[in-house]
Amino acid sequence: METIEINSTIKNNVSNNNSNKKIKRIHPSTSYNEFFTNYLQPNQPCVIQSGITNNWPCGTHWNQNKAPNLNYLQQIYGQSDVPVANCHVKYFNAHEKTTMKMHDYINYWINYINNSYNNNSPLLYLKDWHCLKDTNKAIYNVPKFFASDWLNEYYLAHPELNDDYMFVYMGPKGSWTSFHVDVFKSYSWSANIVGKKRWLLLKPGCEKLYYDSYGNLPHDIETLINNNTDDNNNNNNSGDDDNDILEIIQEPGEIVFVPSGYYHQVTNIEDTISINHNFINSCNIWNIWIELKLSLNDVMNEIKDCYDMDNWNDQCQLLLKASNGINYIEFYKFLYFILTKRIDSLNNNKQCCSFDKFTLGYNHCIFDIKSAKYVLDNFIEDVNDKNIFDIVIVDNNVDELIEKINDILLIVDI
Ligand SMILES: O=C(O)CCC(=O)C(=O)O
Ligand SMILES: [Fe+2]
Repeated sequence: METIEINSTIKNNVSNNNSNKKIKRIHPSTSYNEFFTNYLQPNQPCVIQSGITNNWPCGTHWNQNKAPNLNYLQQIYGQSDVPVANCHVKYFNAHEKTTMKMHDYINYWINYINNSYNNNSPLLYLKDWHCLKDTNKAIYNVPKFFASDWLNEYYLAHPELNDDYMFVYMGPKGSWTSFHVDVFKSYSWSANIVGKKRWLLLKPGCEKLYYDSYGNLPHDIETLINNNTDDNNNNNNSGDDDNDILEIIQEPGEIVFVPSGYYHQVTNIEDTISINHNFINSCNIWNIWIELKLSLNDVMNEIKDCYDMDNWNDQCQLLLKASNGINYIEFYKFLYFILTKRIDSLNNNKQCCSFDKFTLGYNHCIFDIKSAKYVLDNFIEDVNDKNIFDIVIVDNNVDELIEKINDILLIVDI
């Protein structure tokens, strides 16, 4: 068991966005505390230099002469159903998606290579594959930097929900992911097992420079910048370095950390396989909550004409779930789980696991509780303002929870 810990002097504060022109590369031996202070808390992107993936089973098995080991993948996972995007076909702001057998996908990939990556053939990208959940094979270890991950901690503890935010991506040179921000405005990390990617990233808020006249964001910001036409009103050359698009060329074995709320577009510049997780923790939970709150305000505004209907507030929660992937009811259950787990471990003097081989240090546990409480207070204020307390906090166990939090904080706040 490895413990992830932070210095007791680290203060809870809402993440900010210091302007940093160049994306830093850090050594895999960087301490957790340093990563927490310099990247997670201030919401700054960085790249972790190669090394970590070398020891992963997938780092060796999926890799043959610095290219994806397609025969191995076909042999081991051939019968798995995998989600595949067609990069030539736009669907809303992403790509059209289907499901294929891995066996067929690998045949497609081999043919595509043999046809010299012919642009007239479909360009298929296997993405968002829940490989771990679907196959139950341990193929990598979560790096310590990303071991405070409330989202996957929650889903791993609730197998009945049958979900998680741990993915495998693989595709030929040229396959790409269109301009987007990650689900819930969560963080993500992405490790190249084999191959190279080009990332374009924008600091939170800078995406607004790229709205078209209908208020839509571009599907393909790379082409937009390259064409840099006058008619789409884009403003890349604002003369302000803070608005610049950040570029990362991610080499094999390197791991990119994408902060919360950064829009990005990603292209595989070689045949590439990566592992990607989305995650939430004490440093971005406030951003996630604010995003959810704004989304409910939007939903309420959109259907305010039907306010007289029965169960209007329930309908709002249903719409919020559909548009955001999570609603207030689920968000509360999530916060409740994170808080009670940490409080119980402190009260009973037992270790608090985040992932199988990581436990939370004492300071980290307290930090987590304080951050979650800060969000919980604002959440309760909001549900009271909106008069939805009874439909959101179904078991009404909130008083007991707040009492437990206060008891703990009384003891530790010396
Ligand atoms: O690698 C890709 O194609 C997309 C990855 C991504 O968007 C992410 O990790 O957040
Ligand atoms: Fe993403």
